[in-house]
Amino acid sequence: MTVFLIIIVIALLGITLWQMSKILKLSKSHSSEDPSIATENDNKTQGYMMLGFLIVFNLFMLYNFWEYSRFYLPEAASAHGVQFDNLMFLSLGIIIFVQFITQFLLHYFTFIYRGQKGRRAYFYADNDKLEFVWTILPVLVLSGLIIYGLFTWSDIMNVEEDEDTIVIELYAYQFGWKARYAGEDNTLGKANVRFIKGINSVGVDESDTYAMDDKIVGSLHLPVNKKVLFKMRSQDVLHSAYFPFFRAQMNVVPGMITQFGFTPTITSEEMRNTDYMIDKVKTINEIRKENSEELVANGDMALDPYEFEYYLLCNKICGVSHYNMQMKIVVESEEDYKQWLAEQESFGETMAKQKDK
Ligand SMILES: [Cu+2]
Repeated sequence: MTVFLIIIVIALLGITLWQMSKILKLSKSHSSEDPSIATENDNKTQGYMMLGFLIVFNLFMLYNFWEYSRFYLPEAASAHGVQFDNLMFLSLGIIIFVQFITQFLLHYFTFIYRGQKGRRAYFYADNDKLEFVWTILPVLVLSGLIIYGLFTWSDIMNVEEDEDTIVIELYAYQFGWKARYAGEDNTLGKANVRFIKGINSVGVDESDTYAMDDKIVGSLHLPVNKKVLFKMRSQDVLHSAYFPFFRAQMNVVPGMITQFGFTPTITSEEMRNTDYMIDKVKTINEIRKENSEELVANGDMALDPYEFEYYLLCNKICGVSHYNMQMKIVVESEEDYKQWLAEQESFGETMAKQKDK
């Protein structure tokens, strides 16, 4: 509230000063010159301001790249992620190149050809050759980008399901995720939110024979270098499955199944040992240590040291605990993955246990 009041006071002060300067200007204007026509001095000021803006704007841009490039994600941990990054960096490169040239021409020409006494504008009606060049060139570059983008898009989005593809259901609810593995038959049993009852928390159809060997788990394990296809369902509202390290995101919509697939290429352990991650974790732990000292001084518990894990996040603001809607992802060797999966209880076993009680 105080901040709001201060902002209002500053704004009112600004308006007052502006009005006063207007009155001062009006009181002076009975000189011979018409104030609505720019003078030699006005033109000079405007010209130099244009040049100044060009320099400051570009320096600011360079500073931002320099200062914030540490927030870039590391190399993509999925096969298609490399294509995704290439497309993004190519587009970004072209945008920066074109904006540098056009902004330079716009501001530098405004400066160099500012109004000067005795200088007259050169009358130049049109030039077919020039117009042809500046029409065709953007058309060619943009078509190239769009076609390249379309190929990348269809390459990434069309995940063909074959025998080797691991099919996993991602189930989103307020506020968490569940994963359902298809079991030995590699076929997910039918499911619908109407079947949710007691321990059957994701609504698997008990009468479907394919469903009995399905495995419902609270963390996602993926074997490295194997194609995985996610079929996504939502229990309640719109969620979004977001895997930043794998360059993937897909909306999870109530009442329908959306899907997306990728091949993880870097295990959790390998990612933990990259220079990027070692550095990042070190910085985070230094901050945690500092914060812990303050917490301990106040009689609270110290923070645990951070260790890197992949996470599946929700990227749609879906309610009050949206920020905490996440599921750990472990990318590991195929043996470790198979061992972990074998240890998980199947849906049939879970239901049988409940009936025994
Ligand atoms: Cu959500």
